[in-house]
Amino acid sequence: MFKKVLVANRGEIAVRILMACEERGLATATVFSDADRTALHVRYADEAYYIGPAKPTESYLRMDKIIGVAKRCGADAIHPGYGFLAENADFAQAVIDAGLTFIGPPPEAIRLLGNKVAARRTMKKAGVPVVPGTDADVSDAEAIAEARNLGFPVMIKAAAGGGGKGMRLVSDPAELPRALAAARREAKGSFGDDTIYLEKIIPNARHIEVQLLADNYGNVVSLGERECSIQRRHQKMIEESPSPVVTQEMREQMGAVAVRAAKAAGYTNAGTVEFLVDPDMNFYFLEVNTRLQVEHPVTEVVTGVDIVKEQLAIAAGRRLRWKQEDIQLRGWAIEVRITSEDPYNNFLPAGGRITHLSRPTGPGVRIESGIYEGFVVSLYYDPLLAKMIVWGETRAEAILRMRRALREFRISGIKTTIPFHQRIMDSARFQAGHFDTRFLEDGGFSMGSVGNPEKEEVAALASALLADRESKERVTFRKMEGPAGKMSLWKQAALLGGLRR
Ligand code: MV4
Repeated sequence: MFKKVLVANRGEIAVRILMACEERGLATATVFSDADRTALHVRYADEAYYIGPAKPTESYLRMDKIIGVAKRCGADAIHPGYGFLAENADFAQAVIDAGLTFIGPPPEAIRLLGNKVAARRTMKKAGVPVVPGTDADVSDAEAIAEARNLGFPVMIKAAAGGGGKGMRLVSDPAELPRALAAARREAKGSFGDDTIYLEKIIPNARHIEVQLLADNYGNVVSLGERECSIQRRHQKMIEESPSPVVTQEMREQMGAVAVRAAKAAGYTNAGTVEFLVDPDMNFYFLEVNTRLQVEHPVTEVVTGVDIVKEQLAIAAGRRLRWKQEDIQLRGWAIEVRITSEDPYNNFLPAGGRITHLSRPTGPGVRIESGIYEGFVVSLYYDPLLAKMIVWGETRAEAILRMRRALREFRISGIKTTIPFHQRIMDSARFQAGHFDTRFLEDGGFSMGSVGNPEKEEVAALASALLADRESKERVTFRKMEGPAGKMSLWKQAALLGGLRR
């Protein structure tokens, strides 16, 4: 094992990784910018080193400064967290060249999977189902010919993009030449690479991803799927595991495909294979995230595997301790991302001092946060304040528990997305598990559309019918109150009785 780990990140994820190091008996160090002098990760680590101004390009993105700190403080490994340098193959290589261990996949795998065209080609060759589209660096003329084959609408994506960045939908063939030019210009500007590719549109898709662990000896296990379809402008808002639509049979198929994908890419450590799932439950490879993800806790909660501790073990050269048949999903986990954005004002970022903070407690509630009372939230960084993950025996219990925990969570001084999450937990479509990636975009959900008690009751009954579960469970009637409004007895009965899964 290592002796000292440098955590090259900030906020909740830095704290999460520091906790795993501490539990493994490792000394810890971290880095901070001007905006983070008093941040929680700085207080939490054994040692913390200043690396520059608040602007990420002058601190958290400076490879030279971070590797310099690691060498000076005697760290023998670096964990990059997510964002910043986590998926930068040059950084991973520089860490290795400095004689340190990079806690993540090999630089070659990061590079291969970072190029979405090369990744598609690799996956297709390995027999992984990919979205129909182009597999090589195409000229505009080839793209126009290929689009005609695929049929409109098509999606133009940037080879160096990912996560929805540089994506463009084209419905009208006449628009394609201009759209290609614009997409290339944008890709060149954002990524310094104007390579694009085309994909057929998968309409009404869900976003479902598979968490993997892979050791350095060719062993790969799947930790099941996460349902991540509740997104806003390509930012995930809510994640859960398992997915309400994935059967055990489909889980095994997706898991086996994801394992094949990892092996084809020479992947090790923790990683995620993203799929689009169409309404007929066909699934298609989208991309691989070569990092620890924000939403990893929902998987930890239902599998009992501490993914971050396993990352440390794998990087230190240990073998995986599980065979695929040892991995079982137990119960249901839901995560909400609480950010410093105003859901009543188009999610306007909201910085400022946290004047009061009280957190929920009790059974089945886990909070990952980088904040404390008195902390000043800066507008320089990702607005994520805290993640709250609840566990329930069933999906219905998890939803009711999340509702309870959201009511208990009080953050004063800045606007947060807590009211938004309360509305989602109360929405019939969410409760029924009937949603896809358009849930937040297509006008079916807004902060104003919930709250009519009569409609709510109708919605509750509808959700019970939609969920269509035969239930022998006794229903408990209890009155609930809180800032989200009262939940009617009907509705709670519908949830407990109808939403068994
Ligand atoms: C797609 C798609 C439909 N068809 N590709 C957006 C994020 C990036 N990972 C891929 N994305 C999509 N790719 C094809 N061929 C629809 C989306 C998409 C989406 C995917 C996941 C979650 C939310 C989304 C919202 C809009 C579009």
